[in-house]
Amino acid sequence: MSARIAHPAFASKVMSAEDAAALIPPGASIGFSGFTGSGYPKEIPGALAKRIKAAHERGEEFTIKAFTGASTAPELDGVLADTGGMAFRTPYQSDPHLRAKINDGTTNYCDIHLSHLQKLINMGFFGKMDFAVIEATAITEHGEIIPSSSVGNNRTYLDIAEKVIIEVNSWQADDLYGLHDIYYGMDIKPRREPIPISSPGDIIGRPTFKVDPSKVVAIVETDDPDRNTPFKPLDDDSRAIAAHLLDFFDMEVKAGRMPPTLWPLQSGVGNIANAVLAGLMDAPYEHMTSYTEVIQDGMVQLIDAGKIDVASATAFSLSPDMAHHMNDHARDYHGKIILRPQDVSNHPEVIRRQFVIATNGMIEADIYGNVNSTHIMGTKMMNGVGGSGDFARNAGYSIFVSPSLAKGGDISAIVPMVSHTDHTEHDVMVIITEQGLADLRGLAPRQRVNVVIDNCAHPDYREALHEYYDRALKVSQGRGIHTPHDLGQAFSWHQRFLETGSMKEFKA
Ligand code: 0RQ
Repeated sequence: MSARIAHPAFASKVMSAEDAAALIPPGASIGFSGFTGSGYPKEIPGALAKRIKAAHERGEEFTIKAFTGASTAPELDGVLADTGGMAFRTPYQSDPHLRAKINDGTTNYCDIHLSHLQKLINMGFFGKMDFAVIEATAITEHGEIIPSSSVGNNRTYLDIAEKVIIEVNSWQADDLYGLHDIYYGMDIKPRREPIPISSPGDIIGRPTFKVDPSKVVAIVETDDPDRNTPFKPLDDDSRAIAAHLLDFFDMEVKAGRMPPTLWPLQSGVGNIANAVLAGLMDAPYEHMTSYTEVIQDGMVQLIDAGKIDVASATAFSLSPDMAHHMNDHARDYHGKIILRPQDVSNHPEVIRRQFVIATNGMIEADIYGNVNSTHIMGTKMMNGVGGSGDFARNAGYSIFVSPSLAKGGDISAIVPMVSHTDHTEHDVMVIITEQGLADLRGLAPRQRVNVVIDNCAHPDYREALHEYYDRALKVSQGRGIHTPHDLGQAFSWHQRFLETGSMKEFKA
């Protein structure tokens, strides 16, 4: 048994992943650790998937309900989705196999704001939680759980699950101990106190999770690495988007609306977010901070370069190279990186207090500034809303970024009306594409149209968008022109894409 399991009461619980998975019955609700490809259990989901498949081959029903922090990895979401036995899943995911099951109707997917998960679970809307399956770096001699590379919703799963299985992962660096801040003040009660965070470096909790040892039914050991994918090399679009954003920061600093350190930064997942962080490397700002969900490579590089003093998040989302670097140097980041539960990292109160600058990706925006982050052509789930809504509504600055075109130019990211709304016009202050930046602050709907079309739409679609608006204004006369629309045509671009493979009226 590994020295990482220091509490004697847990020693007798060590078993194989297969034996641990055998404890999980059909119909179980399981709270898994895991957030953006880090800190997820590596062994038990695969063993459980085998068990589910074998049951299906015998003609028996075997489904589970899966809860996580956010997206995980092929070894969790992928293998379990492939069994066809994941009947329910919440919250954010990004696995292609699971996406297919969500979109063919096999898996019911409840896509909620990440900060709402703990509250809805504790209020009982998802039923009882049978199991928590949580990755840990180690178990202390006092029986406390040292978190690994993500915190996510683990505190809640450990608290409310009837039974607990811990995967102790010796690949995770011992020196992660001391990087986490686990706050236990989120109970639902009549009088709740403020969450005492006023800047990203504030420590308000403890470095470990508590767990009732009598609930722990199995411990499984592993040394498998987190499997994050490398980032794509920066392309011209991401670089252009980052440059527009940095010009915007310059403008805000000059106008006295942002301090020269900027406000704490939140940046979404993905390549564009990483490009923005890379752009900050050469920008003149010093002593920046970050209050965000995920620590990406770019954030670590900014810390290394002495540009960011401290970054608060709930998880790492690192390339394999950077994950190895973090494992080797975790101690150097104590006090500079803090990982918290997602109901704290994403809490509206704390985000609003700190005037966070929120920058997130989008699928499409419309001419009035409504944003769709989740659905392709109105019906097909991509990933999920994740934490984008937690930040967008409550940030000091709410910014959405995307290339102006998708699928080789057959799709415009600026459309007459979004085919699904995640962030309403009221939550969207700035839209950026490689074409430019639309600053929507203080503008009424009809004043926004030209700003969005002329600054953000690709030239191939600009004229058609102006034509749509002119027609919308005409047909809305006498009916109300606060937000003009030609309802019969509002989704004609999406419809055309579904029918012809392109939003363009006449494909060259
Ligand atoms: O598809 O992978 O098949 O090529 O969407 O698009 O441009 O690479 O951008 O990786 O930043 O993702 C909104 C999905 C953008 C992401 C979204 C297709 C495009 C490509 C990816 P392919 P890009 P990104 C913090 C915040 C919601 C959650 C969030 C996201 C793929 O940012 O999931 O913000 N956001 N969380 O081709 C059809 C369009 C399209 C389109 C792009 N208009 N129509 N397909 N694509 N636009 C993190 C967490 O919450 C954990």
